[in-house]
Amino acid sequence: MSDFIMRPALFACACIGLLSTPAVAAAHEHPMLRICIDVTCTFAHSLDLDDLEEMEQASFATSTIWTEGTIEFQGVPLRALLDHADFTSGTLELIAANDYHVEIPVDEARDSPALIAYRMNGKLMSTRDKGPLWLVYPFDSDAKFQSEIYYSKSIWQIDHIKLLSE
Ligand SMILES: Nc1nc2c(c(=O)[nH]1)N[C@H]1C(S)=C(S)[C@@H](COP(=O)(O)O)O[C@H]1N2
Ligand SMILES: [Mo]
Repeated sequence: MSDFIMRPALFACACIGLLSTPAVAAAHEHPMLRICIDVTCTFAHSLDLDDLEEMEQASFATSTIWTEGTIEFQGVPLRALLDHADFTSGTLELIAANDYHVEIPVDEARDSPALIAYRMNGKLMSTRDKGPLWLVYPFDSDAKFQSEIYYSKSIWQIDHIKLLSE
């Protein structure tokens, strides 16, 4: 094959490669979640999408008071994150991009069915969609989750998670 034919062919391949994976490529450039134990979270352990996908995965379908219809959420169980970070006691503080924050004791998190979700119906979540990370409970599975207690724990746009020691 002549150079004349080869070059456009290679160029086309490169373009298709770039166009088909923009969301994933963008996600890899930035950490999705920082985990830390220091007050200012300066010395954080950063996780990107690849790291999260290599951890234990879980999913469930549920409706939420903030969305329409039944949604399939996929992500990392809150409990698996504890194991990953080796947090055995204390309290987790989850902090959102808008500075909203919630505290969840490690003992509670260990038994929690909550998911740090990063996909909704198979798609990564934009900031507008409460992404990139949203702590969700299987609201439809038990009426107890349909309460202000669990709604207020359902923090979206999670930016970092800090361990507060006792
Ligand atoms: N990032 C973020 N998550 C959040 C909040 C928030 O302000 N920011 N509000 C919480 C509270 S207190 C409740 S009750 C629910 C419902 O919030 P809404 O009243 O805006 O629907 O979301 C929770 N998650
Ligand atoms: Mo609330």
